[in-house]
Amino acid sequence: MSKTIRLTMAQALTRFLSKQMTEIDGRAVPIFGGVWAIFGHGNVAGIGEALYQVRDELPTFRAHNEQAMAHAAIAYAKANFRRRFMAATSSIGPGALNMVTAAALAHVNRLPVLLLPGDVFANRIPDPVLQQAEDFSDGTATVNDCFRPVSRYFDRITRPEQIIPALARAMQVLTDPAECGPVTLSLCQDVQAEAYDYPESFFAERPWRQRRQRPDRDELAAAVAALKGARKPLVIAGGGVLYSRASDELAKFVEGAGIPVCETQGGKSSLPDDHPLNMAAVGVTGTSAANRLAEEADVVLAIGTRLQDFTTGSWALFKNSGKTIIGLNAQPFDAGKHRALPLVADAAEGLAELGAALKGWKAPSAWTESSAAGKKAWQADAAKVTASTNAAFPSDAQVIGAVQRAMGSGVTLLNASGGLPGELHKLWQAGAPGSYHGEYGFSTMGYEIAGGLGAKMAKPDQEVVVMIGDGSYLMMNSEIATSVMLGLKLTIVVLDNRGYGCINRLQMATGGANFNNLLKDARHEVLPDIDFAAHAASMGAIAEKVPSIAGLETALQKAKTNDRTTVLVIDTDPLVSTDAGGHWWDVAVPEVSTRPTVNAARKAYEEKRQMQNVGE
Ligand SMILES: Cc1ncc(C[n+]2csc(CCOP(=O)(O)OP(=O)(O)O)c2C)c(N)n1
Ligand SMILES: [Mg+2]
Repeated sequence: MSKTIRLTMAQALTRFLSKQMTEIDGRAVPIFGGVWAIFGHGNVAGIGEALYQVRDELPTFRAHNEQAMAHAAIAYAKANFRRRFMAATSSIGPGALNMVTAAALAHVNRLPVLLLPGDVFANRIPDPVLQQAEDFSDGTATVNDCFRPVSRYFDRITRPEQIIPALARAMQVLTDPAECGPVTLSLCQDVQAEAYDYPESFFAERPWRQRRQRPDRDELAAAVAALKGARKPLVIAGGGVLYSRASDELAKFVEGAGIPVCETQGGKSSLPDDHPLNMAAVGVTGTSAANRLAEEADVVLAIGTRLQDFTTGSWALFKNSGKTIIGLNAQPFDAGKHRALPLVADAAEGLAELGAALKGWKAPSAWTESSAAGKKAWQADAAKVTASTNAAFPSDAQVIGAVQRAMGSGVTLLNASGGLPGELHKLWQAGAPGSYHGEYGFSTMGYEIAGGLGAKMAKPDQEVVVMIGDGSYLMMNSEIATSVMLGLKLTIVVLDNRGYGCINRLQMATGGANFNNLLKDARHEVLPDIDFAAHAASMGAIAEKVPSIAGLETALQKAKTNDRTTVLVIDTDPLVSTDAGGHWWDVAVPEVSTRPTVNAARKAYEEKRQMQNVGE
């Protein structure tokens, strides 16, 4: 019989988490960077007390909103290229459900996070407890069942010893490049406090390494044959390139074969913006340089991408009917999309083996050279829209230009929703891998500020710049106070166009009336005039409303020397976005309407849909 130690389930859980290790740059570090917690009944007595006991090895951080704290945890994992991650624990009921959206965000973006919501009593004696939703027909259902479809692994812990296999499985999922995503362990309140004689071996220090899977021989041979036959090959770099840390391998491969590269939102910064073969953004928010190549490409090597609609132009962008897609991906689900030749492997390993097999082969030089001309033309267009201006209401692109000029490419730029992701995808000139941090898998309004906080925790020596619209700011801003409290400085640029500008533009593009998006078009007695700078200052930030693009650049220079989170607010034009580049996006327009503008938009929509590849 091995030695045992008597602990509560919560104590066993926190002790276990504090012993899981990984290696970063040759140094052993805890794989969990800490635990975000908002306590209530359902976790304060059990998990709360257990976290206090390990506070030196596994720090606890307090936040203001459970969704936001989970965003911070997820951004921490993303900024760490999935090598380290965090946990987040909530009370039962509303506290738990506040984390469901964040779980979905992590699920869609394939990012590891350990969610530990409190749950009702397993013994059911005090039922119904405060915040318990009673199901009339199912005694086992609780609100935490909402986590099931948005968790890669879900478990409800109803006996203290169940935590042993549950944590083993949790670690497997969190560290597996193919399965990786949110793990939810729903912790019944009474069970958190119940004791068990746990084997001491369960708490031994355990190092974790990410698996780097090498390609299957037959899949590799098929991919090599397809590439050797290519006249117009193109690489799509997705987030998997970054998570594999495959940027050097990618550069070596495409330089050797003369293959141009385009980047998804998740894959932006796979190569630096100024790499000659980097055509930058592809798809709906793509550059003209990348999209022209995508239209013509005959072999598309899609690396580490989910091929979502923004990348494929709603599956209408890749127009070459004889094309072959090669899906180089750690996850078979993604590798085989759109009838791709699957090449299931880690991106770096896959690229190394493809490169070795293709040695000496080069794409036709006319194709490679035409990409350089396309890039030059795009850069001229981009320079025009990002140039400085005296306009009272500059465009998002002009604000992006100002941020880029003032902050350079060395910062980590974070964004998630509104008009900004599209503009930034096209126009931001990213530097090192991971310096562009976009959340465009779920595009969650409210990710930005909390996400910035998580990224800053992962990269404390880096300037983290958050760009956010007024709508997203109003949805979730409270972690500004947390960033001030923790001394984690963010530079936040708020673009105030007085409403949901990008949805208003989408509404107009689909023939709709200007309705319920901009504040002026929404039912009101008083037109809001929100003082964002005063609001941010009330949470302890250094805050300023700037009068112009020049004023923004000056304020950003000053912000670099500030020791605290700085919020800069600028009024912008809600109606302008960058016309250059881009591609059609499938947004369904009503088939029946009494409004001529909708009927016209429907007609155009039906024509555009003819471009879609059906059955591929
Ligand atoms: C949580 C959430 N709710 C709704 C949406 C749909 N949506 C996408 S962008 C947007 C408006 C964002 O407004 P703002 O942050 O001011 O940016 P702008 O569009 O003005 O650039 C909305 C409502 C979303 N992405 N996320
Ligand atoms: Mg707005």
